[in-house]
Amino acid sequence: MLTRREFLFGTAAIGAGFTFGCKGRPQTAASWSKAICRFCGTGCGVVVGMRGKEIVAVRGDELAHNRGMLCVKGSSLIDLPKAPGRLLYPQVRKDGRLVRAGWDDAMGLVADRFQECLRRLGPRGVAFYGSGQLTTQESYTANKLWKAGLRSNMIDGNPRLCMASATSGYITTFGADEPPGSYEDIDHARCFFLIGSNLAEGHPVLFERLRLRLQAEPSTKLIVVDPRRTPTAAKAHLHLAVRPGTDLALLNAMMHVILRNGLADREFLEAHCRLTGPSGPATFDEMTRFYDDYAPEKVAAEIGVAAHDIETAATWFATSRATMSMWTMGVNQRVEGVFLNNTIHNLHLATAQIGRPGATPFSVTGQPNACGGVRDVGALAHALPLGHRVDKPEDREWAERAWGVPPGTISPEPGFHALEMFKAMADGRIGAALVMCTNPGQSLPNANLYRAAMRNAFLVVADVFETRTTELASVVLPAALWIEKEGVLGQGERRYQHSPKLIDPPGEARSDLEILVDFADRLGVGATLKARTPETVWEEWRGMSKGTKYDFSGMTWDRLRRERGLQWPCPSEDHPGTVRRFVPGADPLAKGDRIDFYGKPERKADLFLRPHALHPESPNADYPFVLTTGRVIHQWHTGTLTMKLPPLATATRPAHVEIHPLDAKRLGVTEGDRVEIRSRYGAVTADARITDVARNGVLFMSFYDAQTLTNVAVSDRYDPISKQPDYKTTAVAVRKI
Ligand SMILES: Nc1nc2c(c(=O)[nH]1)N[C@H]1C(S)=C(S)[C@@H](COP(=O)(O)OP(=O)(O)OC[C@H]3O[C@@H](n4cnc5c(=O)[nH]c(N)nc54)[C@H](O)[C@@H]3O)O[C@H]1N2
Ligand SMILES: Nc1nc2c(c(=O)[nH]1)N[C@H]1C(S)=C(S)[C@@H](COP(=O)(O)OP(=O)(O)OC[C@H]3O[C@@H](n4cnc5c(=O)[nH]c(N)nc54)[C@H](O)[C@@H]3O)O[C@H]1N2
Ligand code: SF4
Ligand SMILES: [Mo]
Repeated sequence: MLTRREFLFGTAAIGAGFTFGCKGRPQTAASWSKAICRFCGTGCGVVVGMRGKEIVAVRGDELAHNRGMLCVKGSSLIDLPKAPGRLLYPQVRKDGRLVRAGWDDAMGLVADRFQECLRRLGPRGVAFYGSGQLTTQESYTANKLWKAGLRSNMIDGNPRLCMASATSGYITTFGADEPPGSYEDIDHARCFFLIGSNLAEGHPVLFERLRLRLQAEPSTKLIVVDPRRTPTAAKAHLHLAVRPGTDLALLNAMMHVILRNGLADREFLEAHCRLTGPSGPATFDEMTRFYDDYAPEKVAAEIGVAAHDIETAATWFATSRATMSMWTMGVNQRVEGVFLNNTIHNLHLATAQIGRPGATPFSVTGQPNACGGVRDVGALAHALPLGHRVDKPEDREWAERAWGVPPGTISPEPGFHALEMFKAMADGRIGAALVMCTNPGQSLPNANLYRAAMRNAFLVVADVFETRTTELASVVLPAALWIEKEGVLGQGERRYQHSPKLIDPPGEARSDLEILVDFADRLGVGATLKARTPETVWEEWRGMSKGTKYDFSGMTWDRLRRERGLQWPCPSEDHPGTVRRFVPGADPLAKGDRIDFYGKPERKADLFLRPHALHPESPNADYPFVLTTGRVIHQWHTGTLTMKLPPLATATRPAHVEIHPLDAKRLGVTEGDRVEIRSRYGAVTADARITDVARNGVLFMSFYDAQTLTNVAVSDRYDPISKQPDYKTTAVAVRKI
């Protein structure tokens, strides 16, 4: 029998569960308001129909960039505020059990315990762990509260698990974070290079737009690089089913073909790029020699794809009228994550596939506000707002001036990245932590290790439901969700959008912004937070951007409320926003004629030659398989939201492990058998599902099932530059139980 998921993928268009229609009872709506989908980084506009205090309808916003389209998660938003099991009041742990408390008592306890840690351990002893799903105002306030109020850089968040390699990639190559292009480039591209992105399930509305482009311009090519034949790969003209962890060899081999066949644009390289080898500046000849080692014929066996397919991919990439690369976690969540990002940029620079409509290296962002909230705000251990860093004296001075705090307030010492932050809870270097809008008890890799660490600290968790993290908490705070609070979200193409408050939160739940402001007051640093409402925080934040590379000072509160989002740079109130960055005429900060990489010295992008190394989790005799993990269309991460929405919950079975028929035969496993998956980190059990979606030797699991806790078995190795964990490659052994 087919599951609902297989049925949807098998029959309808690839974008399972698409809707241009309306959910609910539109005829009963008394008023309509624009809002934003709170799920993925596509950031679709929705229109919400209200009758009194009740949501009666939700549909896609025809005037927004998604042109009225919503995927199955977006159209389920109508049921989200009514989902059962909401946290309604604060709870504190007494004798091992969470018991109801008033806000005043709960927050009083939080303040006492944080003060005690500050006295005993200093500012580095208290941590904030945030989320790309908080509003910009919330991430901004938490960052300022920690860095300027508590004088602690011990703040990080789940974008470390998600976008850190993309950020480091853009900064090292272009000197400026965030994609240069826009979703609009999809409508102009003639070749799509999707690597490590299952766009059809992760960003269905973007994939639908891509599919429409293929239909409108049938000669347009789609190349997909993924070890699994995902619904995205199933639509490809060329699917390269690489062995996990070998993509850098593939990208370098594509560059080899480009150089060997004279497809590089030397004029562009000379005018706009600097070449940098492993030991310093390089010449074009040195670059060519570097890629000599990566002839497709030499590396094809390691990568597991045919040499002529690599040749074809490189040729299509280089010779199409406009090539758009798109990548997500199959590239970022890798020990070579930053090198992979750099090398994708290299391919665009070497072939001048950048700065024209449809030609752009586009890292697709996962969460609805990882960009506008955490990356732009700099709510990470090493960062300050708008591309500044804590380890640079001039950057600290700039932030201290902007925040109106005395010189020397901000510590020059970076805090700990996410994994190190939780390790520090295990050994007592961090005594107390506030976790907001994220579920690390289920989403961190090597889960047993970090779950034990959380038990060791005074953990305060603000969430909307009970989770695998609230079960570890000392204090649980009930939060408002989606349209129960107002804020701004910045999706994956530098577009900031206003999200209104349309209903009251249930019970005693409060917005995360209110919780942060109360926390600051009780810790005696409330004076740092003069702006305390979504509007006033936005005004402060907008002012701070003036004159920076992000300049969005033209995005007034009124414009955001009226318009369908604006893309920065947007330096004046009459500026329409920027679709294509670095392009003179299109980007208000760019000078000259063809392209202006103004983020870098000499206004030239850096092309780094990045060598590939064998993955440390390559299979061996003890662990002969590779486990890779990722998403399914109906579930959002740890499932806390989507498992409560009936059409989504029922579409997915309890978590299972996908095993290739050849491997299953070897293991003596048949469909539905219970199997154990064991790695160096831990073991999990799941039902076997026999399918040839992944190449043989590769197992796949998702991580939405709170009971299965997939991440117990997942490696916590990370990229040495971005510190982003590699969830995509863990060597495992499998046995039937
Ligand atoms: N439905 C749904 N949509 C989501 C989310 C969700 O939870 N559910 N989450 C959002 C978030 S935060 C994110 S970050 C994005 C993630 O979006 P994606 O990155 O597209 O999703 P994943 O499934 O994590 O991984 C993508 C693909 O990487 C492949 N992969 C694994 N190993 C390798 C490898 O070595 N090389 C290559 N080339 N590919 C590899 C996997 O097979 C998988 O198909 O999705 C966003 N959208
Ligand atoms: N195995 C494996 N693990 C992974 C990944 C993978 O590919 N494979 N991907 C990683 C990536 S890219 C990501 S982004 C992370 C995501 O990891 P998490 O952030 O831990 O996952 P979510 O389920 O999105 O958690 C968000 C939490 O916030 C709560 N919430 C929702 N709205 C609000 C709100 O407004 N306020 C508050 N306070 N709470 C709210 C939800 O109930 C939920 O518990 O997972 C990572 N983990
Ligand atoms: S594509 Fe993403 S933003 Fe759009 S409706 Fe679906 S989940 Fe929401
Ligand atoms: Mo993510």
